[in-house]
Amino acid sequence: MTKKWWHDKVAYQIYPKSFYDSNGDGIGDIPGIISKLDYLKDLGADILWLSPCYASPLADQGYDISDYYKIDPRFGTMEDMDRLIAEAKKRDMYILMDLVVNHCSDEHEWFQKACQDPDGKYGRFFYLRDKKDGELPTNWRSYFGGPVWDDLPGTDKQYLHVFHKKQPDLNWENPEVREEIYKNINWWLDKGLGGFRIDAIINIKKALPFRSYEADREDGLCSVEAMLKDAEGIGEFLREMRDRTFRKYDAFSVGEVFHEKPEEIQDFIGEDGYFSSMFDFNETVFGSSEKGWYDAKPITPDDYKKCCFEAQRRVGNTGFLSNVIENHDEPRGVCRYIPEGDVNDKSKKMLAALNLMLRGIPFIYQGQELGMENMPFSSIEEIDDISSKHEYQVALDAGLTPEDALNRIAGFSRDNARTPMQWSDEANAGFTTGTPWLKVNPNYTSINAASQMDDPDSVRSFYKKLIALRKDPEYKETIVYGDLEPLWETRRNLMAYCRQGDRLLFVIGNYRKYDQSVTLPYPYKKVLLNNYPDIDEEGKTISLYGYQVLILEM
Ligand code: TEU
Ligand code: CA
Repeated sequence: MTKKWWHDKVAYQIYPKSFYDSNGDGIGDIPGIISKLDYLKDLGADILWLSPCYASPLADQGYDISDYYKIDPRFGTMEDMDRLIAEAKKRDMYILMDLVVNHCSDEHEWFQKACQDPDGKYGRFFYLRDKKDGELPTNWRSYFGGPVWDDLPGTDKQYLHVFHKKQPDLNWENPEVREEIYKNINWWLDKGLGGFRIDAIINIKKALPFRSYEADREDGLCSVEAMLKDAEGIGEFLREMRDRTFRKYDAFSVGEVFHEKPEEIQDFIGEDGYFSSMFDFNETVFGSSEKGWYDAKPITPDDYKKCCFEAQRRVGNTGFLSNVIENHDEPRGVCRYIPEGDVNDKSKKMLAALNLMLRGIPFIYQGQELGMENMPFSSIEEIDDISSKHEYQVALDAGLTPEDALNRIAGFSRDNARTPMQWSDEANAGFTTGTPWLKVNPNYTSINAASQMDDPDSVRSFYKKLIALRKDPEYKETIVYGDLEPLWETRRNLMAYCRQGDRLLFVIGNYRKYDQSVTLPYPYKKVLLNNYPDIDEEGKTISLYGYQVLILEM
């Protein structure tokens, strides 16, 4: 495999709106990010992915872009952005922007022009259909609820949006649309970006001609995914995009890909793949229900292990997955993957080690390194996220009481991860001197960066050690390129694997609160990391403490 500059990097996702507010308006901004670059460098992050900060009405928090060439004034200016890229470069760090090109905003000039002249050039930038009385062009349900079709204002047509109605889908079948997109990507890459995280990309290819599918809920609609399963030929778009943009710059690209088929992995992230990497969402999608969040099944430690290993096996050495515990669309991983009642610093560190030692590129989401937890929402009014609001309604429609509906969906709300970053125990967690746009998690007095920075036992210090281990010249080759083999795979509540490169490492996590022992095939050489001060061992048998994790050199 050809070595690439991103293989040995550690990435960190910034959700700009909630990261750090430099001017007291309650909204995080780019100058705020710049002021925290040293914090990120100290942690060991190399690649910084910024969720969208382009001009946007923020109907979906920036994933609805009204101008791809502008920074939204709430986040700063283009000069700030240029300064961020330059300041990152000074520190050997790379900036990734979020590429949101399945759709734009209904406030984008293209869409405005399509409304004015639906039969003209810009009408062809979108998927438009003639409006018929009492009948929609198809019965697809948008990801955020309701039909994917809405009236094109001022016309007798309807337009397609697989997400929110303020996110009209761009017509990738139209070469002029693709040209505009490539032009914009290259414009950004010319500024010196490291690359892009590519949003919702599997949605760009629709099954043509459009048709309805069997309804999967009482609303008579079907999930967009039913249509996507039927769509063929996305590879042609992705290959063209890669050749016209990323490849020319040796840029890093990571695709938000869901439900890829095993035979597609080579095409997506193999040596000559469309992307440098794609996220592993195997754990994320586990337990999801066609009915909605309220019906989702919780994930157990054994399920979690199975999901991770399954993804690792599927990809093998074909390419590099990007491994995540959480992101801006998910609850906090510690609250999801650690059984309720067991969430503490020990278990958080165990989860971190198990995840960061997998083969692939680790992506840490802001606050994950502090062990930030879900928000205790007490009312739907406290939730801003459009997706959560929709899922709450779905739960109500299914007959749940408002209290039950909130309880069932709260643990999945995207706002769990979107509460402001907890910098200190000062007012508003030190995120802003003003009023934060979204309420701060009340646990900021105990979970915050300031208190963890100098504490050698903090979750953050553990993350820092893990990242340093990945970069240690002695072990780097093995951790980055080594094979992964599960160990004691059928043992319950134990997640263990070895990484074999020029060294052999064992990663062993006791995924429960009670002790359990393992017997090594032969004595280990060295303890590289331990989330406890000691090891209870007798000969080759180790009695692991609750949620103990060990990284051993064999
Ligand atoms: O998410 C794509 C995606 O598939 C989402 O529907 C995801 O399943 C959902 O957010 C869970 O609630 C991307 C972005 O990451 C997300 O923030 C955007 O809202 C979405 O695209 C539209 O751009
Ligand atoms: Ca601000």
